[in-house]
Amino acid sequence: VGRLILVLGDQLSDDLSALREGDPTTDTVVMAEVQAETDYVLHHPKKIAFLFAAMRKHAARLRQAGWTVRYTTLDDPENSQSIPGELLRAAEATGAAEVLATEPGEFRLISALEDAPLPVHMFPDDRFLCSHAEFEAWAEGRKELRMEWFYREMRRKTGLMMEDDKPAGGKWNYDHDNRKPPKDGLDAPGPMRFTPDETVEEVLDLVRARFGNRYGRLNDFWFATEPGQARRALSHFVKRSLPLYGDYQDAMVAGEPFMFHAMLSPYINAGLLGWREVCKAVEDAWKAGEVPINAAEGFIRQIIGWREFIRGVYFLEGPDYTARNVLGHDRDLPEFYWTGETDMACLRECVRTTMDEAYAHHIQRLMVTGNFSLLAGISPAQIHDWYLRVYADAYEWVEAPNVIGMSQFADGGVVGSKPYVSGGNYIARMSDYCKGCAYSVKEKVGDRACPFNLLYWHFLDRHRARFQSNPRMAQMYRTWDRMEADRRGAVIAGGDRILARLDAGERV
Ligand code: FAD
Ligand code: DLZ
Ligand code: SF4
Repeated sequence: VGRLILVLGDQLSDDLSALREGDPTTDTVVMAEVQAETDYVLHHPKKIAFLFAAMRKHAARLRQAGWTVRYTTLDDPENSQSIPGELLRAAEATGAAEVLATEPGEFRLISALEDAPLPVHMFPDDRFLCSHAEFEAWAEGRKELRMEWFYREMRRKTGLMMEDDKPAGGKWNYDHDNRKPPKDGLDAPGPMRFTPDETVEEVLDLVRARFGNRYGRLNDFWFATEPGQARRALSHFVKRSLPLYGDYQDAMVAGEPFMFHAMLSPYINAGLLGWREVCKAVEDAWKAGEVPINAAEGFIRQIIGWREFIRGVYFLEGPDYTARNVLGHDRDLPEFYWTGETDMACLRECVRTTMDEAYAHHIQRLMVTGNFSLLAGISPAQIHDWYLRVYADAYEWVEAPNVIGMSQFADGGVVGSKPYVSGGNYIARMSDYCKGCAYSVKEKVGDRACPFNLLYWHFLDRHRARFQSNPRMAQMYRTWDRMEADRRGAVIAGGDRILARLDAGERV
């Protein structure tokens, strides 16, 4: 009797550890669209459509490669609507008594498999550069985990952009060159778009019928849903956007959600692209003199540095990580995160992009939606739920350390050495949002004062005990303390006013 091989929606890689362990002549691959996965958080319909279409095409590819695949669609009346349930049904149908699986990217599903009513052998997800053991060994005995040191190890390990044992160009990191504000007339090409084929149309009909009423816009679906398309999207990015990726990495322009970003994270995270081929394409373009070093290094750092570091933190810190809340923040997530209905132009823009595309780029996530949530003291669990739902690239292993750690500082500094907070000036410098805003970024007190300005000081003031001795924040406390007492009082009162409006559900 053969065994079952589980392939999850974000495990759509040809080279998957569980498949490598299996035997196509006797084993059965199990893939299932199930409500337990569409609803553990209420994912954006574009994310569900993307995954279902990519899963269906992957099943077809596996069949072509000689595997027997048992695929359950969401609307199959026999569907038990959970992964363990579908494994059990498959076991009953085939007589299989055990399951081979690649470790899922979420503790919730790892536990569900461990508790499944039949034995599941879990193999490491080796589609990553750094294994759990390697990350643990790197972290062992370090007082602080800093991405930059980890990244240098990964550069050495991969040899990417290395000249012998030295970083190409003499520097490890060219981030200093990657902070240009947007200028007029920038023409961002945007990601490559794909017209839905028959499989995608079928999935869109299903998703529209089942999830059409939930948050997020399904219309105008253009994502890649198979590896060949994802590779074309990668080439398009390298050719068209990468040359200016570094320069404008932090820039934000109204109506330009993608800027020079890759929009490859949904494809990489689901397994349609591997880190190696993505980095290789970028390194090759740099070697060929097609892109500057700050762009290539900046991009490769995100993949072999940040992405791997973030995953290492998730598995190192364990299942209680998502419940952390060292700052004791407990305010409810404002309604405008779901509707975009706010007078703050920056938030309106980033929330609308998110609703429309299931995408926002890094600085929008970090310095607009994340920054506001942190300044306003929103419950980390609620903002974590929001990020996990709304982005097509969100799985807990990558979303949680970015949100709980990097963005909300709820882990007390595991991911970042200081909270990412800023007043409106940062947004004003890096975007054109403030031009269209009901508030004034120049005003620091009063009714028209930009809420980021008020809440920035409010945050620092209410968390003084924790942060004033942080050397990277001491300067800000000195600035605050030098302000006249009356002015400080007015700023705090203004911050209180905004927070009271949020609590009362009034428009901000
Ligand atoms: P680009 O900037 O064009 O490409 C860089 C690539 O590097 C991405 O495709 C991604 O694979 C990787 N990358 C860059 N930064 C990170 C990072 N911090 N962590 C992991 N990978 C990174 N990324 C996710 O993949 N899933 C998430 O759920 C997610 N949630 C986030 C939440 C917050 C609050 C923040 C601040 C960041 C989050 N990120 C997340 C990281 C980052 O914002 C996205 O990876 C990026 O916006 C994806 O778009 P892109 O492909 O156009 O990015
Ligand atoms: C995110 C997701 C969704 C929406 N649906 C499915 C599904 O129906 N079947 C499936 O196998 N996987 C799905 N996924 C991806 C899983 O939730 C993901 O594998 C875990 O969160 C671990 O990363
Ligand atoms: Fe955002 Fe403040 Fe600028 Fe308005 S003024 S867009 S709230 S930063």
